[in-house]
Amino acid sequence: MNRFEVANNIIGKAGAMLRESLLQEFSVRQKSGPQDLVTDWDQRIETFLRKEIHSAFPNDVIVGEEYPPENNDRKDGSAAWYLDPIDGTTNFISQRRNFAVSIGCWDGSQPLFGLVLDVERQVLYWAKSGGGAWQDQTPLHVSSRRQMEELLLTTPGVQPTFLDEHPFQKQLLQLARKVRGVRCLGSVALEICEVAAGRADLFVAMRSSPWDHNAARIILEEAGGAIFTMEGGPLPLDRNSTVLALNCAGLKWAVLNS
Ligand code: 2AM
Ligand code: CA
Repeated sequence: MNRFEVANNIIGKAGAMLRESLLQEFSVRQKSGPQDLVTDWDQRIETFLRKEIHSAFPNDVIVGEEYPPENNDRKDGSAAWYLDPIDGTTNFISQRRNFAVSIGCWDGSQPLFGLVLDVERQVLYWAKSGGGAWQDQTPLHVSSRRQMEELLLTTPGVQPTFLDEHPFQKQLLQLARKVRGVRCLGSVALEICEVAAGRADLFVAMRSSPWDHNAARIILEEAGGAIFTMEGGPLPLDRNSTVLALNCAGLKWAVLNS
């Protein structure tokens, strides 16, 4: 199996394991505080994904949320995998829906493919570089909405985006007043896929990690969208960052100057 086939196979298995887990009780622990939670399933699924990738591609770099990176020094011919076993852990715990498994694969700064599985809906978003973006077998396209008053903005949390003090707070409050509406889903990966699917037009996050956005960004760009930091620069691959995802690169200045 090639890398994409491995990813497609293991994301399906991870989804089945997580759907099974929804029928059981599981323990919840705090990481950095009461709004930063982890379950045994986050670790169990990441361990499964790492093991499968490692046995097929032993030289590949693996960067995931729950464990330190493997094979940090990249060898020729190897690729880097970005894994989030559960993106939207709070939703997994409280709603038992609106969470995803996210697998992105990159060759240096070149995207190879991204897969984001909406576990509870059993919907797979995926893209191979240059091959378009897909929701299962259906091609995905961003929306064609351009006027501020017709845009739907999605963001993972009210608190970090609008209530916490940060350098973009005033600007984002202004933006929220101008757009058609604001939605909070609680999963960076699924929300970027909402923009890719044309069901939202803009996405902002004040904090996002490589495993949160490195799969979905490939899907968004293949669907015709664009992604930046909130400063308007390129989104980094290997460090935490703010995120601004758009249905069209041309909207960037309208949003940054709102
Ligand atoms: P997680 O569920 O994998 O933690 C809403 O909380 C969204 O922001 C989710 O995608 C969540 O990912 C992500 N998130 C939560 N805390 C974060 C943090 N400290 N840094 C980056 N992303 C975070
Ligand atoms: Ca996670």
